[in-house]
Amino acid sequence: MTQAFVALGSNLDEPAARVRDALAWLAEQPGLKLVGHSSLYRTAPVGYLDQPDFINAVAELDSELAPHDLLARLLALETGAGRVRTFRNAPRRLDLDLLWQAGHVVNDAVLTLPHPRMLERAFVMIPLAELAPDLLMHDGRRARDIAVLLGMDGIVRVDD
Ligand code: PH2
Ligand code: MG
Ligand code: MG
Repeated sequence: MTQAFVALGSNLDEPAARVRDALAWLAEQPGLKLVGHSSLYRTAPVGYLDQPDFINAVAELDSELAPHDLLARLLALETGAGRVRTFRNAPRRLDLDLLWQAGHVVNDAVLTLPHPRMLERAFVMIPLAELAPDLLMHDGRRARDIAVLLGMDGIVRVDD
């Protein structure tokens, strides 16, 4: 079993319910154990701005699946949630991003681990730091210190 962190996001069709459903699905997946999850956060959109606020959270898993198999499982859950892919950063019912998996550095056509943009994204680092403040990131900093630097602008904790 390896420790892994997954970012959850939704900004369509009752986003908080979409994220809660996804947490329940993760808890039922063969080969995965849901160890815990952060609170849910309402976050202003980053990148493509003309879209509704997101609900974001981070889940901690114990995974028997290797990174590419875990990624495939996450994509299947997105599809099962009714996600329709239109354009990059478009509004979505469910986004499940594999952020980090213990002992794995991957860089190929389908997967980059650790996630290449996670350290810049408060909507990832704030929930991650709630869950695993001492997690050592690939640039040598702790999750908590990065989250404090990024700040809470546009981010409100809604509940757990
Ligand atoms: N995801 C994106 C782009 N922008 N902004 C917020 N607030 N939350 C997200 O999950 C998000 C985003 C691409 O996946
Ligand atoms: Mg994403
Ligand atoms: Mg994604």
